[in-house]
Amino acid sequence: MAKPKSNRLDTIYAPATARGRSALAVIRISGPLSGDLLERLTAAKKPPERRASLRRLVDPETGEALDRALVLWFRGPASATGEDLAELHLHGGPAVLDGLLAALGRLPGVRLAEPGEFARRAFANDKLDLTQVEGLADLVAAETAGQRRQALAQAEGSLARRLAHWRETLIGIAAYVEAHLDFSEEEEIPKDILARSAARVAALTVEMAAVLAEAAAGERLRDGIACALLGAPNVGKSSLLNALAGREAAIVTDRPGTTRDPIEVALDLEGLPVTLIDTAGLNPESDDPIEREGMRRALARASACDLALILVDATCPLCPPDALAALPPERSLVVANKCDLVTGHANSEALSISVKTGFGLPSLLSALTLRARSLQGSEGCEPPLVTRARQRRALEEALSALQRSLTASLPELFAEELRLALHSIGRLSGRVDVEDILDRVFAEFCIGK
Ligand SMILES: Nc1nc2c(ncn2[C@@H]2O[C@H](COP(=O)(O)OP(=O)(O)OP(=O)(O)O)[C@@H](O)[C@H]2O)c(=O)[nH]1
Ligand SMILES: [Mg+2]
Repeated sequence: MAKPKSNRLDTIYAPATARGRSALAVIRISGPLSGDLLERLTAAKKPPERRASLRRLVDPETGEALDRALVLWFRGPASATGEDLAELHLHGGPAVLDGLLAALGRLPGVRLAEPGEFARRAFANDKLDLTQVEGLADLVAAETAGQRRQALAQAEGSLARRLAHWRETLIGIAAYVEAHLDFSEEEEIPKDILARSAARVAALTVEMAAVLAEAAAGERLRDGIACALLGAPNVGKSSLLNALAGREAAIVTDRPGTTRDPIEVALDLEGLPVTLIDTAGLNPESDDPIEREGMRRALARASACDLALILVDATCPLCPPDALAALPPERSLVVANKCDLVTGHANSEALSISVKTGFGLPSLLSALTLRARSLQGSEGCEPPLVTRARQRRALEEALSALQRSLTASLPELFAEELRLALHSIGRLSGRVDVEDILDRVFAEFCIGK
């Protein structure tokens, strides 16, 4: 796959900060004209590289003063995009920003950047691999500390480094095998080369499988865990949702059958994102079509959730509705509400709470956090490396190819599976480069061709 190279003719600019009144606003300019533009906007020579300099900014056409701001100048390739790059740290008023954007827009050879175009140029210029670009996007979108940790690690190259290591190792193995295929008459090629290569591949599959084993957790941390609140009508599901959300998100009444449509709120449990979903009470006896449709939606929603919080009424020790009996215990948590109405523990299996008095809510939050932590894989010190379905699928493809290679009957098939694995890894990191295999054959074996 040929990687798109940036169009070096274009110089692009864009505000890098959100619009609105703020202390500062940043405009970035990238491309060959960046230095000229900076000189025209400051009516002065380019400032020293990589150092903040205070400059008066003017409209190059009219000479009108637009702001007094810090400017930064990076000469490519030592810049975030790999191109000549300038940053203007303006005062954050909308009129200042608009004035600069209008002045830039009137200059020839410059255009407003498309979304993600700075990152795309960084990728095209080998400043970042694709997983780092994805990590950066996640870092900007991160809403909890756990998401931030995971995204920052990926943006800083945690997965990219691992992929580069696997790629190097595989190219090394492939080089041996290709050499065996092409030059098996040569004396310096050891005879047991395939057996040795297979042992190295087997070790790689173990490493990849370990990374894949954490992928689901990484995806859950990135996307958040979905937790459905389920139970019979009137047990206090909506009350609990409101209490945990800290606002009146759902309607609460003493009439069974109040909630009909699922209602979602976002929780941040010690840095772990959880979406809590209130659902219609499950009443198998109901013949009200609206209530039955509500129940259908509740169960459909629950089946797609990572976790079900099953609420029961502490005054009625009878169990959760039958419809919930099939939920696997590792995906459900039973909680008895309204414990203010009973003396002692009516339902000893369940965690006891009272939304009314607040009793047990801290324990429930701790239990939920524990579950979220194990589902999102944040028990270890390092966040999972794989965080997206795209990454997981590409890695699964690579792993399958390697596993197939181990059962290949012919050296040619073995080599072909290694190439497929390399291709998947190349797709994962955004750079596929099969020429490297041949380069390494010649470089490592010094065959002299
Ligand atoms: N005594 C007591 N009452 C509670 C408690 N929690 C909720 N309630 C009351 O129980 C009634 C039902 O609460 P909801 O939160 O609407 O119950 P629900 O499970 O959402 O009900 P549906 O939406 O109909 O399925 C309301 O009158 C609440 O005030 C509690 O801990 N103790
Ligand atoms: Mg409700």
